[in-house]
Amino acid sequence: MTRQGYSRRDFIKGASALMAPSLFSRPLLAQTGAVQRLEWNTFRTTRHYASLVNAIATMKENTNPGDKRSWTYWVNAHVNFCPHGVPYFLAWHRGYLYYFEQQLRAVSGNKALVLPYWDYYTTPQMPAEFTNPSPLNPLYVARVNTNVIDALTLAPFAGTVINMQRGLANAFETSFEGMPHNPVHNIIGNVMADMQSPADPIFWLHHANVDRLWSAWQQGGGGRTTPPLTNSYWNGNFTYASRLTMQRNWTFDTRSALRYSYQNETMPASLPVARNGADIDSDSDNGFRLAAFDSAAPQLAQLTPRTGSATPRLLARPALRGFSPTAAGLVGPDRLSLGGVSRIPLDEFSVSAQVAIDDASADLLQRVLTGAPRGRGTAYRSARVVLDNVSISDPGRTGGYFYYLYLNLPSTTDVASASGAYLLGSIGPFEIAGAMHRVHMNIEAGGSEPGTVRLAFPVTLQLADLLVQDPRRLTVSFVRVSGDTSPGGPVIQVGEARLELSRDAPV
Ligand SMILES: [Cu+2]
Repeated sequence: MTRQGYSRRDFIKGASALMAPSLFSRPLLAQTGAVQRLEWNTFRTTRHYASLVNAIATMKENTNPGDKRSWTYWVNAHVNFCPHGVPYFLAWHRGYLYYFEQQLRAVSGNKALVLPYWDYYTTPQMPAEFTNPSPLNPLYVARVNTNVIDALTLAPFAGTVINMQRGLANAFETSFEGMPHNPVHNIIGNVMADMQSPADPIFWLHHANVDRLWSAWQQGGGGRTTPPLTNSYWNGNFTYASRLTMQRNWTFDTRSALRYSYQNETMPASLPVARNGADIDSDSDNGFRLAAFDSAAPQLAQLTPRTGSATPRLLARPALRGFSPTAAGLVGPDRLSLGGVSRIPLDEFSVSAQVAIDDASADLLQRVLTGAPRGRGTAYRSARVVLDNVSISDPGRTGGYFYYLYLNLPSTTDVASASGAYLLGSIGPFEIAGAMHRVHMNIEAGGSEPGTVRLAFPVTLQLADLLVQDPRRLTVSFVRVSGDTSPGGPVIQVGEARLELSRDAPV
């Protein structure tokens, strides 16, 4: 165990991991020793806590957005360059946090300062330091909710989620960004529910936790696969500001180029069983989740008491409501609608919509999903549920809620236990803000009506079986999840929900 021996082993280990020669051209600034990012409850007891608070206060006082030492500079980096709902969500944010952490060190003068993380799988209640509304507290901003227990899921850590990147089937990036990442933004609300979210100091602890859980997944074994450094996935650079970029391959892991680790690097194995500091049976809502069915169908409003499980405990599919059908037909050069329904208002209740698929469309759908010969030169390869002309009201934009989107839930099912099998994704103000952002950046088209967005949810290989079994009928259910505080009444309007065929590869 000589020092020399350790260094040599360390070097060999490092050399085999770092196949890309460019990694060795790291600037001097990164040649410090490896550091460990701490969980908030540990971090707050160290001397770094005061440095962090001071750095944030100092950065907020600096009102020059062109100055790296200002808070706004980092908010703008996110507004202008963050990839959400597109590839590199995880890797881009890893570099973003890294540069921000360096700035915290520069501003505080504490070269050992690390970014802390908030492990909401252990403590779903936001740390008290962030919720103290004193005007002197730089960690405080007004929020809709501070407990994110309703946003959590273990789905990204399932053994079936073996690929890392968006674009592949069973991908951690897609799964984790969809849930819990987006719902945490949605449930907290206010600035956290839009692209300005880094203006809320809790953003940085949320994303450090996202980065930590990605790192945990990367080390999780069981066939979980990160593209190797030699893969072209890591070619190129990320942009954060006009003169702030990072080689993608630096974000391959946390230790090789960026040289940090996390206090805990294991994936969560269970969800929090009770709300922090609250006796669930004495909650003002009597421990019941607020997600409810339409009051017009009270026989369906069977909610079980909140157990702390993160999935709404609904004992039947949300009530079907009648909506006007929309016709099948081409909706774009490579996209064919197989039918839909129009104008679904989303409010504090959960709701289901049924879409009738005609025989010809059902036949084509079945052929596409089973990979059968399709004839007539069609090149459709996959199906997706598209929510088009989606708009959001001002109270809706404030957040505090989101919806799970399910495909073909059986009419009598315990939604909590069925969720994995029928889940398409989630929709809330943060997803809508992200899509609006991609429209403004010319990354994707919006809805056909001005000021609206289009959200597409792939019918995964797993979900395709549900459609193949019964291709003439499609049911889309919106299951509302509300935080302790959430807006009532209409929040989101879905102009059209339809089933589309696309030429994209199935995922
Ligand atoms: Cu985020």
